[in-house]
Amino acid sequence: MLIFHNPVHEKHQGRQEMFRGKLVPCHETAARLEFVLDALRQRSIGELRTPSAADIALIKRVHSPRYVDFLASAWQEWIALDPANAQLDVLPSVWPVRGFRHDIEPTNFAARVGLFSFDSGCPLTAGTWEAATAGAACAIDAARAVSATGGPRTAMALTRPPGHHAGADFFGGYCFLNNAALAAQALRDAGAARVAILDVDYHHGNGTQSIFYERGDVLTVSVHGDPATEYPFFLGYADELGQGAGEGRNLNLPLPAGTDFGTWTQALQQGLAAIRTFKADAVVIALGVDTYEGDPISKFKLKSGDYFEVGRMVASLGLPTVFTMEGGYAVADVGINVANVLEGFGN
Ligand code: OKP
Ligand code: ZN
Repeated sequence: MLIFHNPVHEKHQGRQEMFRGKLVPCHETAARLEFVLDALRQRSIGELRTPSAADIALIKRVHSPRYVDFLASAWQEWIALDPANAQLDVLPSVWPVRGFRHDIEPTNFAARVGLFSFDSGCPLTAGTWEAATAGAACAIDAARAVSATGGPRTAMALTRPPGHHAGADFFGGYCFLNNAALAAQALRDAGAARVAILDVDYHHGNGTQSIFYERGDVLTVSVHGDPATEYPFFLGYADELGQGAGEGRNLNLPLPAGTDFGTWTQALQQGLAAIRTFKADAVVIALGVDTYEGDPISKFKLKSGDYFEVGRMVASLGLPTVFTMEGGYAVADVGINVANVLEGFGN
């Protein structure tokens, strides 16, 4: 298994996020990824690679060009407003909800930050663009590696910031570029006619779902905390089945807070069955390990040992597989849990 790891991930490090009415230190930290790298090195899992330059043209087919251009220049705009802003992160504070226009792009910077985001828990920093594009490159390279004749059947994009909450034209939930969606599109471009994305992060992959909602060529499946009580709240319900050409090509499997591995496994099996029925040619696993019992912001009860079985179940699909790294905030255990998935998966 090839592991494309993001060598500049630490350039994205938010200072504070809005959480339960207060500014608190960001949960999504650079240390998370370092723990995974350490665990993989210690246990000799996978071959580590660094990514090539990001394919911006591909990123602009998955995300809207105006959103990508905004992300690329946001930090420069922010410090141009006031040089003192260099010591602060950009945090959104105003959004165009129902009844507002989405076809215009205000001149005001704060307004545009709101236009292209959906929550105040996702700081944009000096290094966000560089880190996010290098992460996107990891995902694209991983997809191209498993698509190459004679290449490996499995690759991982080991990166942060994560991606699955980022939509075609918005950031949020610690995510800026949707690495899983980029991997899926790269697999399609490389010849896979049908691609499935299986999202096992604790939180619903709203960005991924929305990107492919009207497409028939990419099946999106997500097992997650019930959005009635869990982030991202406004998407991820069982009655969201896809639309138009995408009808029947989205499957949400929400589970109540407190769900243990036995119940979670039943939902995962349902997701795997849907992927088999779809006859996917390749699969992307949006791998969050915030389903862990020790996770500080999530409420499932998986134990470290359970993650071997998660890997085995995913491997049972027998498909070319790309893993993308999503959430997991019990920092010291993130490495063990990710390594357990990959070890259970094999090769
Ligand atoms: C990202 B991933 C918002 C606070 C909620 C968002 C959680 C994002 C999880 N003000 N935080 O799916 O692990
Ligand atoms: Zn999550």
